[in-house]
Amino acid sequence: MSSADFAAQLGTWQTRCNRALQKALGESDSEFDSAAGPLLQRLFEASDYALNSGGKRLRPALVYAGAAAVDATALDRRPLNEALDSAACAVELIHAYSLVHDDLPSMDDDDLRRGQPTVHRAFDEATAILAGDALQARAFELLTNQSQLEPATRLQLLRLLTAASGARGMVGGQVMDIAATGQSATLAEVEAMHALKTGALMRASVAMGATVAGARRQQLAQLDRFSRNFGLAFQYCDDVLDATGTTQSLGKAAGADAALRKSTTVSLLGVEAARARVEELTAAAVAALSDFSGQPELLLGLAQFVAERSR
Ligand code: GRG
Repeated sequence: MSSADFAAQLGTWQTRCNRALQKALGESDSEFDSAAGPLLQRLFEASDYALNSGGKRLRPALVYAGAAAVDATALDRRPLNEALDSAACAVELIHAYSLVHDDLPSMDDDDLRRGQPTVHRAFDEATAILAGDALQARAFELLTNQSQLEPATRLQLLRLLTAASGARGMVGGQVMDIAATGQSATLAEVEAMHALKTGALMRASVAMGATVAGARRQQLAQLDRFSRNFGLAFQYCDDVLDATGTTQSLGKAAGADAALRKSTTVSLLGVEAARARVEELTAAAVAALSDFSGQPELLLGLAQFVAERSR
């Protein structure tokens, strides 16, 4: 697939996920048209702001590509297509919540995200905390509502997303990140932190898509090897961009990691070695799917897309 075709595919998935998100959130907003509605307006506005401020929708793309790797027809076949949309929305809702909370004064204290004021800056801190909480709850609610799926599949999706979100995943990684701020950490410690903080949700995204499409155990194991390497490559790439980009190109404060005195892959290795590690991790991700019985092309395209961002 050429990179232009791949970019078009990403665009299609973005549009598909945006529509599904609008539907999912619209439905929940309209449930409150009584006396509570007007009072909740600010919460809904903050949630919409967090969700619709220009994210790449990379995790939803991992859901769709994970499903396509196993059974491309699942993306267009009811009821699997609807379940995939819900899984795509759920991972994006968790991602959006994590960014809102990550930007809070008690965490990274950031003023800018995706080129716009962060949620606590555009609204207020309490609203940002509660909007994050509500986005997170909505993610799990969406998955529990997937009555068209077998109960065992629904439960497995919930298991994957809860594990990736909590102390064994994103929250655990965030705790390690905060603990390491201002301390010197080893490369192994930094990689372990990233595997939880950003890697776990990416692994869950691929696994959720593949699960909906009916992946076998061996396929799930191969996909997981892909995702582990992909997630780490993504993070190395993010560290390179943080160190080399401008505030304008990044849409957030450039050099934020250095300002917070955080050990990063770049502070430990330097930009060129970090770029080389992106290539190494991408090659490992690709190799994990070398004898995959299915159609992993779109996942491989995502791995190339991420690797190209660091160059
Ligand atoms: C608050 C529990 C809790 C966790 C926060 C993921 C996370 C944990 C914090 C994010 C901090 C951060 C900016 C990490 C770098 C990697 C990353 C997740 C970048 C943002 O992801 P993209 O590039 O974002 O997919 P977009 O804007 O495209 O959605």
